[in-house]
Parts: sequence; structure tokens; C-alpha cells
Amino acid sequence: MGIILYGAPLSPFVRKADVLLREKGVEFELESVNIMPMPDWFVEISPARRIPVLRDTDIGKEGPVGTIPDSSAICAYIEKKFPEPNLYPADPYEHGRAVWFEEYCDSELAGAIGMGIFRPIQFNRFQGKEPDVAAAKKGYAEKLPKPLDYLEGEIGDSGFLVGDMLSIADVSLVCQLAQLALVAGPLDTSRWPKIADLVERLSATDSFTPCLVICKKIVKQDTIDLTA
Ligand SMILES: N[C@@H](CCC(=O)N[C@@H](CS)C(=O)NCC(=O)O)C(=O)O
Repeated sequence: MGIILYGAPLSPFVRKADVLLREKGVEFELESVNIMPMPDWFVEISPARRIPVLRDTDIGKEGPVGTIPDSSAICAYIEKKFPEPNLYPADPYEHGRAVWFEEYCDSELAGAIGMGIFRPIQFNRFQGKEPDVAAAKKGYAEKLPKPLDYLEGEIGDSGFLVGDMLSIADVSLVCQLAQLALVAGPLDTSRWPKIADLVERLSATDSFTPCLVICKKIVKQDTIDLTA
């Protein structure tokens, strides 16, 4: 049996699948894919031209057979194939809420952080340009508070988004916020204390650290204070 995750650790969506596999203790290989431009063999297995794609070599060793694109589809597949520990709540309503938070973090929050903050800083750096700090500060001030205020209000006394267990919802949230931390440092603990606590707790676990260590090596520069 072999699981291959195609992608790059700096993608928060690849990170989500990476963390889920590690939480479940599944051995896998992370195979790096350059997305600019994407090689033909990868376009064949990624119809939406996105990373990640997962391959289960039990099902197919080359071409589209055995592959699943999209982090949410991948995580749902991983959960079915490797049910322990359970990262989707068993209760139907809580399951639905966990999948909703996963989707919200992957869309609304990812947009605010990725396009609004990470891209103006890190994509410029990758191209040898100065980071566009003004654009990132604008993104931080105008785009970030709405999703974070909402999510802060949804974290219960358990410290998790859904019920009293770690779920795909928390993994998705922390994977996106890791992207913010890479360029802007830790979150404002006075404004979003529950989220900041969740990020701190999960980022220190064995499931998150391997990916975060590699990301810090890729993003070598200092973080920028976007609150000032
Ligand atoms: N909904 C997708 C989103 C994946 C995604 O947007 N990946 C980005 C990297 S973070 C990508 O592949 N971008 C390639 C491109 O836009 O050309 C998922 O959850 O996997």
C-alpha cells in the first residue's frame, strides 16, 4: 500500500491533507510539484489545475486512476480509508458543522489571508521584489476581521470548533492561519484569544510541526507587523 501526496508544503490545502495523514499515523510520501508551470503529467490528474492531489497506489500507480484531487475530497477519502482517530464528528449535525467550517476556512478565510496578505508579501519576495506591505496591511485591516470574528465566536469552551474533539474544522482553520503566521507572526491574542490558543496548541503537535518547519525554511525572511 502506498499513499502519495502531490503538492508543496507552502500550500495551506496541501498542509491540510498532510496534517490529516499524520494525525492518523498514515505513512505517505510528499512528492513536490512545481505549479508554475504545471507539468503535463500533473495536469492529467488535476482537472482544476490545483494542488494537492492524492494517489492511492492500491488503486492505481499512474495516470488518473487511483488519484483524488482537492484537499476536501482527499481528507474525506483519508477519513474513510483510515477511520482512526476519527476527525469528522459521528453526530450528523456536528459532522455537517465541521464540514461547513472546513469549507468556510478554505474559501473565505483562505481568500482573506492568501490573496489579501500572503500574496502581496511572499509572492513579491519570491520574485525578488520588496513586499507590498501597504496592500498586506489593508488586507489585514479590512479582510481578516470578519472571518476571524465569526470563527472566534464559534469556538466553544472545549477549545475546538465542533464539540469537544479535534476535527477537520480545526485542522483547516489552523492550516490557513499558519499561512498568516509565516509572513505576519502570531495572531493578536487580545482580539482573537480562542483562535490564537487553538493555533498555538495545534502548531506544536507532531502532526503540524513537520510541515511548518519546512515552510519556515522556505520563507526565510522576518515576519512583518501588519497591525502597526
Ligand atoms: N479547493 C482546492 C484549492 C487548492 C488551491 O487553490 N491550490 C493552489 C495552491 S495553494 C493552487 O494549486 N494554485 C495553482 C494555480 O492557481 O495555478 C483544495 O482544497 O484543494
